[in-house]
Amino acid sequence: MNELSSKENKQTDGKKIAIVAIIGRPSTGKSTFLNTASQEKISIVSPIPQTTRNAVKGIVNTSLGQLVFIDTPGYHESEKKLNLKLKSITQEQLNAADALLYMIDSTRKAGEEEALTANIVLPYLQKTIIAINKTDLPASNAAASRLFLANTFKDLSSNQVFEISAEKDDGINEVLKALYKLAPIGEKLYPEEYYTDQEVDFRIAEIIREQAISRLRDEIPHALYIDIADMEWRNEGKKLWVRAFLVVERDSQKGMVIGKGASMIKNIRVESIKQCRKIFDYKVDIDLQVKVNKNWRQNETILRKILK
Ligand SMILES: Nc1nc2c(ncn2[C@@H]2O[C@H](COP(=O)(O)OP(=O)(O)OP(=O)(O)O)[C@@H](O)[C@H]2O)c(=O)[nH]1
Ligand SMILES: [Mg+2]
Repeated sequence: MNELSSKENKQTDGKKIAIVAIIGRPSTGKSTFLNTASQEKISIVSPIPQTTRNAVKGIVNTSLGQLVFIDTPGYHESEKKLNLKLKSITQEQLNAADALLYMIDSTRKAGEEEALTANIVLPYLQKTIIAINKTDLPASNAAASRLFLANTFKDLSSNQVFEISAEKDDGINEVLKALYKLAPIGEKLYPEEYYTDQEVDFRIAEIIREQAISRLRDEIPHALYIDIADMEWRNEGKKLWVRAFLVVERDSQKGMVIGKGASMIKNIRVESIKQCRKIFDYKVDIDLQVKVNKNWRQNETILRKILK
């Protein structure tokens, strides 16, 4: 991945720095791109649309400089409070960004939702790079995506568009190079060893959420959030103990999350601990319980807390 680092740009003294907002419909692969580009697990990924709820930052360092990616939530057009909140998060990020990475899923037809997303991108076209993703799949139709782009953006230049596979790490370097071209010269925003600015409690909550939504069906993935109630260092700082609640909206959902003989919640807990082991260089122990908070998605205070 990082062959960029040594070969190129030895002659350039000034490093390029950019804040890049990733935008695209739900499930286009925005979080996957971020994880592949940074070679770290920054953002959780799942087949369920609207997995990302926060503007997650991921940092990519190469010899060319530093790209600070903001993984914005993909949102559907709807009046629901959670959706409106997600939308305002995205718009703020686009204004503040030096560059945009607009991601398109080449396996899906560009319908109304794509047109709406493209409309949001339009005012920022000059600072936008477009990645047509999932070209590794048989269902991919990059030509159709290109046709949609040509019809939508009259001033689009061909060197703004790339065909990639975020999952297979194909074409990512070309996208990074194009983004560096849009980046101003500047001072690093983060030290080089940083790859995310997320706090530990947020990362653990996201890991638990990822494990939960990959096992649960129907409306439950959208109806849950993770509340980290307590964290404490134990074993002389060798182990982080975490008390977390998996919060759902209704009593009926609680039963499904707990599962037969508590097997579901146990699996979520054990797998989350395993995932934490891969990410952190200390042990993490999780005490996980299920709780009901009726209609939390309509509750301003909760939304403010989880959509920081
Ligand atoms: N085959 C293939 N699958 C991909 C690729 N990129 C992403 N996926 C899959 O597509 C699904 C959605 O990926 P995410 O990265 O979670 O998508 P997202 O755009 O962050 O979605 P939201 O956070 O819901 O807006 C996951 O199942 C990924 O594994 C790709 O290049 N090829
Ligand atoms: Mg995402």
